[in-house]
Amino acid sequence: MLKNLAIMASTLAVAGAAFAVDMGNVAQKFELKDGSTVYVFKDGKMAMEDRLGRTVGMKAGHVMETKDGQKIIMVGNELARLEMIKAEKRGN
Ligand SMILES: [Cu+2]
Repeated sequence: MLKNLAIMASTLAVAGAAFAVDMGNVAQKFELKDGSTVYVFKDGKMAMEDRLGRTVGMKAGHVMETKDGQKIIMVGNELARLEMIKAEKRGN
């Protein structure tokens, strides 16, 4: 019993570490006027989430406007990367 608990604790620690590393790849987050969110990764590529938190695709080069009126040009379309981060957040 005690042994099982120890194994579980170390598994959780590993999952937590993986999550921390991946979130570390997100350099910046912007909220857009329409309520969606743009994640900018450290390499400058981006992924988007709609206002309901669903990962959405957008063509590179598309101009987006943040809540505070900044213009951002979409770079990349890192759907899989954002999905991976979200899956780790859910604990899958
Ligand atoms: Cu976009």
